[in-house]
Amino acid sequence: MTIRTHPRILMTGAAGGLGQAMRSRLAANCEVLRLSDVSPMADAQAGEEVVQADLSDMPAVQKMVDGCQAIVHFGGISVEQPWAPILQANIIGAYNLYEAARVHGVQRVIFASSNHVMGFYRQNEVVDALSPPRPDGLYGLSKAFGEDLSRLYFDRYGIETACVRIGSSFPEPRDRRMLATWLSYDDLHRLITACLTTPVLGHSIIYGTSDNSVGWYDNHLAKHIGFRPQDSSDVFREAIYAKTSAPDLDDPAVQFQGGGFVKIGPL
Ligand code: NAI
Ligand code: 15L
Repeated sequence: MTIRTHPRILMTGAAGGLGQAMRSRLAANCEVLRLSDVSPMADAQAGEEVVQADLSDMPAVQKMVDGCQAIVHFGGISVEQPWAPILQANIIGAYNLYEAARVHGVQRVIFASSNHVMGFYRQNEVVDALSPPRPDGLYGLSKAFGEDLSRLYFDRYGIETACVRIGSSFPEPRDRRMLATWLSYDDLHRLITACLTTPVLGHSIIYGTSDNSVGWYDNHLAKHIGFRPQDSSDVFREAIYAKTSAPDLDDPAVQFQGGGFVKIGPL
């Protein structure tokens, strides 16, 4: 059951894939959903506010956060890119967001981290919340920064954060790797709801995947969040195998959890 835990929730990255998918779903979690992105968004509906802002613009971020009790932070660069845009959106942007959260008394943040924080583990290794980060590029590194930043703001100011290391959240898995990393939109909403609802979140790391038979993430250290995925990539397995060729085991994209991200470059 979805419970209205906070009067006003800010969702950044509202114009993006996950932002659009969560927009209607998150309406159930609050009285007012404030939507923000640097790109244009659809007009505000009842129970919504729309604020266009660049995460690298501190005064704009301060205004965007004012009046919110919780933040679902999807905004930023979401794939491997050159350093300049990653620095602005994911490093400076994350700092601006947490500073604004501190100033405006935000209690809880759901931070869309990524499996690419751990991309250089092999696909036959299992990682948990205590496994040391092994980012697979500048993008993964920027998410590792966001995780450490959120820990600092928890230790200093008590702002609780769930660092959700999302696998691959799309309508369907697209390839064999995503059979392990897939997270359905409904399960993503269940995960965000669990993070917003659990009485004590603290600073937590949780992997975001559906209940897929094959996987390499262990969430035993996140039991306090109470996330129970209900979907599974298994229903797509046969179709994915039929339309993709057998993997080349010498290919780093097949060997490592980060898939193709491990060879995007030069950095
Ligand atoms: P997306 O790229 O579709 O959406 C990201 C949004 O952030 C875009 O609408 C973009 O305009 C906005 N944005 C970029 N730079 C900005 C800035 N400087 N200021 C304000 N807004 C800015 O990405 P998607 O797939 O919706 O992902 C959402 C979040 O979840 C991202 O942070 C991504 O890293 C993370 N994530 C997503 C995964 C997935 O499978 N969809 C997997 C792992 C992590
Ligand atoms: C991510 O972090 C990206 O945001 C998403 O677009 C996918 O590439 C996903 O990881 C993945 O690893 O499949």
